[in-house]
Amino acid sequence: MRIVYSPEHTKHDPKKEISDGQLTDAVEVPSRAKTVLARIEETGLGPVEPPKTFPQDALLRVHSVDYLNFLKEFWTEWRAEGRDGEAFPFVWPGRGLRRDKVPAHIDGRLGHYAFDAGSPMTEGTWDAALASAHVALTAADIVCGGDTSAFGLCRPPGHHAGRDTFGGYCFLNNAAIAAEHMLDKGCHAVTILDIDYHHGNGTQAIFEERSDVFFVSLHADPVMEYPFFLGYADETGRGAGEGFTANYPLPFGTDWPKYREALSHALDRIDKAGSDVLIVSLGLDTFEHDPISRFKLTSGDFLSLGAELDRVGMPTVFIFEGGYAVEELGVNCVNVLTGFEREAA
Ligand code: FKS
Ligand code: ZN
Repeated sequence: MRIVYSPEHTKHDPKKEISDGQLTDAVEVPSRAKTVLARIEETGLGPVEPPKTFPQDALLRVHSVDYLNFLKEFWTEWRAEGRDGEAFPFVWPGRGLRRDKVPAHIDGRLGHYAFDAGSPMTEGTWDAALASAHVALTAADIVCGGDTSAFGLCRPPGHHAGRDTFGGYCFLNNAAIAAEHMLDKGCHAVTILDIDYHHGNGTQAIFEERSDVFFVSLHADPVMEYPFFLGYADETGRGAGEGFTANYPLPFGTDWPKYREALSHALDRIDKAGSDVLIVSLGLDTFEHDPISRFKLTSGDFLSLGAELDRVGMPTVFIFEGGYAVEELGVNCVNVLTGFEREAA
């Protein structure tokens, strides 16, 4: 399997995040991607290549121009306000406040585009996010070119980012950008299977009214877990997209037998949907020792998970999302990919 990686991600190196009522050590850190890369090299999973660059049009298929400009100009504006260090929003247009106004002040702009206070923005965030999207686009191109699979080792992750919103450590929605690119390149329909522990609210929101992108997600029940406000079983898509969203909220403590049951159901639906490609939002935070999650998959289970994914026999683009047990992250991630390849062989 060909792997796409860019060292640009190290420019996004936050030290702190706001989580659980505290300023705590950031968990979405450069060592995450580095450890996965090291394991790829150690196991010889496949050749690692840098991303190509793409015109901004590829991003505009998913994100609004004002949002992209905000991300791009953010650091200059933050510095112009005399600020330094990591930026967090602290005020939002909640119920009763206006969402149609984009304030000029940087704190207002931050609140307009953010949906949480847990996603630090730093000097290098835009460069890293842009490279991450290019990694996803390059992986998509590899599969459009005829390979049966590819892995985009994206960082920062993407599945919480909406058309014009950031949060959950995500700025550009890499999986959504890859999906649109594949449709542009001639695919008729794409399925995105999101197996990160957290619901991919951004991806769902981007495609909820669309019938050419089937969004399927297995995740911790939002009634108890971040992102809390999307990912319930009764969300099945809207308008033309009715029936093209499927959510499998699962309880804390979900282990492989339980997870496999839901996955198997999801894969049957994906099989029936008959899309021509599969994009997997690959989070490894379903791991039993993940520091911020509460599922119980073991390192060995990730091999089985990879093998299950190949059951539908579709060309597959893997896009890296979450996973915070850094020490085991390389093994767990590569286990999914080798489990998938072994089955294909
Ligand atoms: C933990 C507080 C939760 C936010 C969690 C964000 C999860 C991000 C992710 C991604 F893939 F996007 F990286 N903090 N008690 O794993 O879904
Ligand atoms: Zn996650």
